[in-house]
Amino acid sequence: MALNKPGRYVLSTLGLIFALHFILSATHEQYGNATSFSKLTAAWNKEQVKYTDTAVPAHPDIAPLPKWSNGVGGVANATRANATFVMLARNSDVNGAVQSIRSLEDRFNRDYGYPYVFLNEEPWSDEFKKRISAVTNAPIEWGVIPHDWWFQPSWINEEKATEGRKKMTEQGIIYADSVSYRNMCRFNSGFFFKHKLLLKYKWYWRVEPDVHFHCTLPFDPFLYMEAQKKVYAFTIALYEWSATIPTLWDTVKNFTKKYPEYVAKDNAMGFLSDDNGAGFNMCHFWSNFEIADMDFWRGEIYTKFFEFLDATGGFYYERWGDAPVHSIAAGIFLPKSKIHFFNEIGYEHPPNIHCPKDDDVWKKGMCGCDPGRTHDYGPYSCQHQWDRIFQ
Ligand SMILES: Nc1nc2c(ncn2[C@@H]2O[C@H](COP(=O)(O)OP(=O)(O)OP(=O)(O)O)[C@@H](O)[C@H]2O)c(=O)[nH]1
Ligand SMILES: [Mg+2]
Repeated sequence: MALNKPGRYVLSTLGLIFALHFILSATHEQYGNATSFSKLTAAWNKEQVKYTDTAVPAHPDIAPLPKWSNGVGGVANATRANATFVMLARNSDVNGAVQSIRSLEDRFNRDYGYPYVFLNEEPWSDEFKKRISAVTNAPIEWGVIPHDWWFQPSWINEEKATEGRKKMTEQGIIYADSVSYRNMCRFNSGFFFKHKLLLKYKWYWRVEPDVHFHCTLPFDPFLYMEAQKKVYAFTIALYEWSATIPTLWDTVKNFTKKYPEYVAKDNAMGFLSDDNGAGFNMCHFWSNFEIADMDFWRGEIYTKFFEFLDATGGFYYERWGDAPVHSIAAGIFLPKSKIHFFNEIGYEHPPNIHCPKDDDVWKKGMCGCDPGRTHDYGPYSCQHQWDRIFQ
């Protein structure tokens, strides 16, 4: 095929460029390295990686830890705590659950490989298992909740429970009419730590669907809790809606009257109450995030406490949340030094967010959140009440 004049010019120019590139590559090593095809594609890939949400770098300060290898026992347990993540969810929560686990893996667990336990009152769908298994290499166990730990007990007076739900609906309270929400609160208050899949673990980190972890954790919080002899940790403290727990505090006071020996010396009552325990100021730890020692919940004091509360039917006649129940127990039955605020853990459960305000913590954690949005000292926060008990 004969080329026209401009075609011939283009061809000979291209030929000249290739010849020059070949001579320079062969005679100048640096030029060759800089322009090799693999280098150029690597540079392109790096740019790609930089802009995907998977590319949260591991924190530079942490000593290299063994990566999770294959299955239980793949990592020397001496380097890790006896701990697990636990997520209670429905099959329909799959997208939110994937989002939470992705976020947790990117910001912490991909370097640690702590296992996961998923709990549900129904059998897990193949879809849920497949989607979650795709986003972590850590071991996962799928648990079903025993019937009686979840559903409303037969001894609850249904008429009274219906009346309670109706009253709350009239008051415009969120989840007022939901029995399943009450099942969930009661299960999280008194049963999850007794599940057979959790019995082998001491520590848990509770994770919910649709949460975000905004900072890379420069340490292992489980090992921190163990080393510092902590029992319960939180990231957000806020006020409870009092209409959901009209008789909870009186019930707590009846319990402590009956068992005064269970009340810890130097406890966190000053966080829970503004008048030395006479009334509850509604401050509690937001329990959708928790890192805690399950032996506390499994111990004699909390077991008796939960049974005492449960026997009143308040989980169903009112709408007692696991957040105030856990918080009150930790606040009264533990010395305050056993409760820890994890400032470094940037955490969001919409609509609330904890984002470290201290510049050095924020930078060190490579936090993606806006510290200006942190809940800590906003109008609905109880962080002041927490701070004041250490002043
Ligand atoms: N298996 C199961 N899990 C549930 C059910 N209801 C709630 N959960 C889980 O229990 C936890 C708390 O429920 P949420 O609906 O998030 O309650 P919340 O955090 O008070 O309220 P939101 O602001 O709606 O998130 C989450 O991990 C849910 O996935 C249920 O009926 N079955
Ligand atoms: Mg939630």
